[in-house]
Amino acid sequence: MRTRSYHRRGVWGGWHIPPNSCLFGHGTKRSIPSVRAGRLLVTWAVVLPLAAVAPQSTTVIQKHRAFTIESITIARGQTIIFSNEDGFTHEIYVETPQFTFESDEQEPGTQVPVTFPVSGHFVVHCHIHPKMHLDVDVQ
Ligand SMILES: [Cu+2]
Repeated sequence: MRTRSYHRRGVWGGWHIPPNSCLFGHGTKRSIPSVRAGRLLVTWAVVLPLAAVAPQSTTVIQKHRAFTIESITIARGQTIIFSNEDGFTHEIYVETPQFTFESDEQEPGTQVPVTFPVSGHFVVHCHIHPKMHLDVDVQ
C-alpha cells in the first residue's frame, strides 16, 4: 500500500533522535553481557515504533467527496494521515507561503501522511473535488 514516495514526506518528521546519537550506550567502555544486550534490543524494538508514530499522528478520513471533519487543531510537527475511504481517487494539496504540500493521486484505500512543520492556519484542498476542504490550525 505504501509503495509510493510518501515516506520522504516526513512520516518520521517528528522523530527528534539525531542520526548520530547512540541509543545503546556504546560510548561507555564497559561491554554489555549479550543476554542483557538482547533484552535491550527487544525493548527498543517494541518502544520505538510506538513513540515515533502514536502521539505524533492523527487520522482524517476522506469519504463522500469530503473530509469527515471540518477542522482540526494539531501541534507543530504533527502528522495528519489522510485515509481515502471513497471508491475513487483524491489528490490533496496545501498551498500557502509558509507551507506547501502536494500529494500524488491517492487511490481508494490508501493513506497519505502530511506533516505540518510550521505553526499557522492552513487549508487542505483536493484538486479533483474543489469543494473538499479541511481547516488545519497548527499551534
Ligand atoms: Cu478529492
